[in-house]
Amino acid sequence: MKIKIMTIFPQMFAGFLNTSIIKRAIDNKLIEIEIVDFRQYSKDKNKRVDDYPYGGGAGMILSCQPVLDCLSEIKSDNSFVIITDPAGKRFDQSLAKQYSQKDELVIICGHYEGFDGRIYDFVDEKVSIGDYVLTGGELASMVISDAVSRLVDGVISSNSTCEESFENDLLEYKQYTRPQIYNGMAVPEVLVSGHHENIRLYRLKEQLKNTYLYRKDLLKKHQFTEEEKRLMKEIIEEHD
Ligand code: 6GU
Repeated sequence: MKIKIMTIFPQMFAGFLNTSIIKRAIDNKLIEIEIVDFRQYSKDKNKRVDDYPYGGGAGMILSCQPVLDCLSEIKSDNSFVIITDPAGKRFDQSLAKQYSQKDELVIICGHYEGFDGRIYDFVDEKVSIGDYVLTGGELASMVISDAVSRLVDGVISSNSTCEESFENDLLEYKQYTRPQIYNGMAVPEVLVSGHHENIRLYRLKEQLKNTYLYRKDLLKKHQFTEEEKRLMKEIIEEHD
């Protein structure tokens, strides 16, 4: 899959593109990430990309010309175009999955007070990564690209994506590695018992407990099995 990121701060992406899993995925040609500086498309003699808002008000607005000229040059027929915006649709794991199925994703990074309203007519979706305001869309575009890239076939082993948080709307259980006792703190006994069924039940109960304690909102959409209902009852009794 190919991701094209339109930004006026291309230097912010150096660490992201040159580290760990993303770097390896690019080197192995599983993903391609192109950073496009849309300031280069400005026809203004000082390469300005923003201007004052009509009707007055604080801050500057990104202008149509550089953004739309850049977009029309880099976009193809099968591009899906998103724009980062704190007022957009909330990005989550299911949206990451949808995006990972696309041939090409174009992400336009927002800045200042936002974009000229006419730009949105050329965009498929406005996306926010959470309920807080960032100084710009670059970090959001990296969050989105990272979450999407790791779902592309071959980027990480598929075992790691099928049992992780948000699959079936539950948070993950805690994991442990050697040594079995560290500074007097022991690994839960059941995990070293070798009893696979007990381990499965313990982990499922931990998932339900974490989700109950930290993300009750996720439990509302969870489809409980009979086994999970029974474990949930135990958890609620234990936390009364
Ligand atoms: Cl996508 N952009 C900005 N500027 N702030 C945000 C955001 C995006 N998502 C959450 N906060």
